[in-house]
Amino acid sequence: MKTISSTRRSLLATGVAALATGAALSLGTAALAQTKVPMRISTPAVPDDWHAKMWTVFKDALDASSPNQFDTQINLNASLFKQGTEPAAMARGNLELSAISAFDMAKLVPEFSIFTAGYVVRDPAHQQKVFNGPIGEGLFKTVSEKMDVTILATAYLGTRQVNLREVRNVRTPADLKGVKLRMPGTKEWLFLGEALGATATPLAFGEVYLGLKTGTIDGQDNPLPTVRAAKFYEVTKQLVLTNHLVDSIFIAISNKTWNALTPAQRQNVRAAAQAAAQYNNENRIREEGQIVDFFRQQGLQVTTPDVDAFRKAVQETYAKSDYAQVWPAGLLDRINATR
Ligand code: KDO
Repeated sequence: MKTISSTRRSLLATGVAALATGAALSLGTAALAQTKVPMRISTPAVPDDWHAKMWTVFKDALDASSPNQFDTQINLNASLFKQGTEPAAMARGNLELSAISAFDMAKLVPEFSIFTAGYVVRDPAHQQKVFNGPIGEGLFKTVSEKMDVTILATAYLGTRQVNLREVRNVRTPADLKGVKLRMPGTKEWLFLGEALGATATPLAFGEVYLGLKTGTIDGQDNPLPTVRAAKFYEVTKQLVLTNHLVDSIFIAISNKTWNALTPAQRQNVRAAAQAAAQYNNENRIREEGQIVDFFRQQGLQVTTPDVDAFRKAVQETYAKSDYAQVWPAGLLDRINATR
């Protein structure tokens, strides 16, 4: 019988050794992956929107400042958690990060509803001053206590505008009477839609395109960069520049995760979130400044209503509402006085 040649034997030996090294390597990688802190992110944002792209900035910044320490996983299009369920998932420790709205916070921190009211925040600079100063500090402390999440940065979602399926002459809130205006599905959002004079209709963000296309809704409200990124301009004919809400989206982390980090890791996570917010804010503000032409080219009518009439009606509706009853005395004045 032919014996194994010495060349074959040494080839075999090399193969076994290579296999062993491979196994050791993959074990090593697995062990490393296990020791990395998982950073699952869930957002309804569509890939082309700035507050989706900002998460890549977050991941890159964190990988650079804390190599091999975090396993950042970005889930867009509400593919991991449904819109609005992220805060509860973070509180339970099933999700590490998300970007949550003032409307999400108002559910558990009623005074936060002041930022769900139209025409309170004046512009993106005012927004940053308010949330990066003592007002934000105080409110975020309550958010942490009541919601078990820590706010890391305030991102500018954009200024919300009304976007209609059919062209309509809209000067004042009375002209939106009977218009089925889609809003996200919580009572705080619906109240804003009603304050604008419309018939507020709840629908998740991911269903808006189809709703506009089929006519189950007559319109929706969102900042213009989102109207572009989610392609709502393909299924609508008009933008009414009401400027009714200078909207924020707050980068938040579960306290379960946050409390387990070292001080250095916390610093790096916060810095990464702030870099992400800054990237979003700069790009969104720039885009908002030049985007109207794009919609005109797409054949949409872009109209300017009587914004003072909208402001007056919306502010009066909120002032008379139960929401205003829980706003801490003097808070609105302090917000207005922030320059
Ligand atoms: C929306 O559903 O209209 C909204 O703009 C609400 C925001 O709070 C936020 O959830 C946003 O959608 C998503 O991130 C999608 O852009």
